[in-house]
Amino acid sequence: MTKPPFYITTPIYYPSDNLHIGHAYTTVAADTIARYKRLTGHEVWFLTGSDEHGQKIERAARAKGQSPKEYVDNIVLGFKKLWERLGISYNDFIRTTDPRHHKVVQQFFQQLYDQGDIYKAEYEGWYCTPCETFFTEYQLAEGKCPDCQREVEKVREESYFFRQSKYAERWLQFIDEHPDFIQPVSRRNEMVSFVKQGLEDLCVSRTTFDWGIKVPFDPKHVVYVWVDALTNYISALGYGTEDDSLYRKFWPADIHLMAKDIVRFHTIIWPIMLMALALPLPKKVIGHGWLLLDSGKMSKSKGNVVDPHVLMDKYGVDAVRYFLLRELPFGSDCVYSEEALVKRVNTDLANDYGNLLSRSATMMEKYQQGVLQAPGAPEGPDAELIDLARTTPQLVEEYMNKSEISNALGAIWQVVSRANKYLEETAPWSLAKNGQTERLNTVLYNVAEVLRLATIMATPFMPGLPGRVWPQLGIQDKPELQAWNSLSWGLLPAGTTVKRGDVLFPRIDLKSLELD
Ligand code: ME8
Repeated sequence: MTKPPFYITTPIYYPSDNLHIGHAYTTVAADTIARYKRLTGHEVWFLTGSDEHGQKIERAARAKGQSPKEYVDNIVLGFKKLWERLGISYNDFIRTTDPRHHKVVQQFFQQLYDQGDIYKAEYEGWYCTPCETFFTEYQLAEGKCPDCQREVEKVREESYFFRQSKYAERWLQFIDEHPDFIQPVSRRNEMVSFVKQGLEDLCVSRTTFDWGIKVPFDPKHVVYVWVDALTNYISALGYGTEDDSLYRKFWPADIHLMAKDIVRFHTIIWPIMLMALALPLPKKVIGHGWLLLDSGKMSKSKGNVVDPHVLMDKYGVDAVRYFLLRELPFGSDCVYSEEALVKRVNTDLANDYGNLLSRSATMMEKYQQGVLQAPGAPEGPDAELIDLARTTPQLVEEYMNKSEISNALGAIWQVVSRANKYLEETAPWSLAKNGQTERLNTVLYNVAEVLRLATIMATPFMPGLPGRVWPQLGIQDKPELQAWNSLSWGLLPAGTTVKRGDVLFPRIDLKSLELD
């Protein structure tokens, strides 16, 4: 049976400055889901990109004495380098300065205007430039931006407005009929109460700067940057162009992934824009928590950020990916510390996984001359280990299908820890000493098979792992034993040559470390 196509997106990030590990988290999480879906047989489209217009970028460029385009070109190169290093398997990278995107935004705007959903009036209110968001006096928190607590600016200008209010009832009905649309549930409740308080029309153009897409019928206005940005999810698929095959195949998106800060734009403004244009709505919007520092939310403009390159230099790509994916529980915030990263690397990767591989491979070389032997009949703790290894793939799939990435990793690591405990219980070194060869063969086979299964399951999370592990398990030339559909117990053939390789994850000495 062919599986349905799967479309996942990250936010398109502002190239106002370099990205930090908060952005890396979202992108690595989306990448993991995309890889998992590909491995399980779906045709996947994974989109990321950059949100390049707006007042914030224009000001950042000016502060550097550059033109906005010059400024963003350079930063976007940095985005792409970061994604390459982190192993991000995106299918397309959309820039809102791409001509393909411009056309669709202008077409959208024109259509909404033609059908009477956009009208001209005067905007008077407050604007938070870092968030690119309009606020009324009453929405401000003690005179500051209620989202980022920074200073807001008084804005008074001629603007176009989108008749959002007209769609409030339809939106509420949609949410009622699609209880899974906004996740987690706490975010859905926030959004519903926001709309129930009364949805106002949205200001959708600006005239006091010009770094943006021009309103087609009134070029002294530029399109509000959020309307411009949200449209990327379909402009990148060729919507409204001659070749719209990607749009037809992949829209509506299965998952728009982001942190909670921008859930409101994705669950209210974006669906209402689509409703107004009679287009299908995305299936799910997931707002994960924030990575926090002791000093508060990591933020480019506050400058309290952690650079993913620095962490990768120190610990390697897979360790950084593992840490991010394991540490941030679905839906909650998490305080970042490098110490926590080191502890995770030492405990889960060096002690549990790496050690399981190196001790088993060492024993196989020593006791079996590196040639894996067929197992005998199960006894003692074998059944428990095998049962766990057999049932874990389904558990991982259930978690991944709910995007509970950290729980999926937790389930894989349960098998890995169980296998370490199994080695202690069965003590193959004593079996070897006592000449219990058949039992020794069984134990070593079981551990090798656990390692094969755990590594397949860990692949979407740490794509660098298989390339280093398969040669040690002797299956580097056997793609059929590396595939997701080979997650059945006992496929590893006797006679496989095991070869101990380099240590996968060296232990880090916490004391000798200069933590940033
Ligand atoms: O909002 N913890 O771009 P942006 C977790 N251009 N995730 C974090 C984070 C943190 N501390 N900081 C950032 C924009 N993120 C718009 C998006 S989409 C049509 C337009 C991640 O560069 C998280 O995914 O400010 C968050 O939602 C996003 O970066 C904001 O990125």
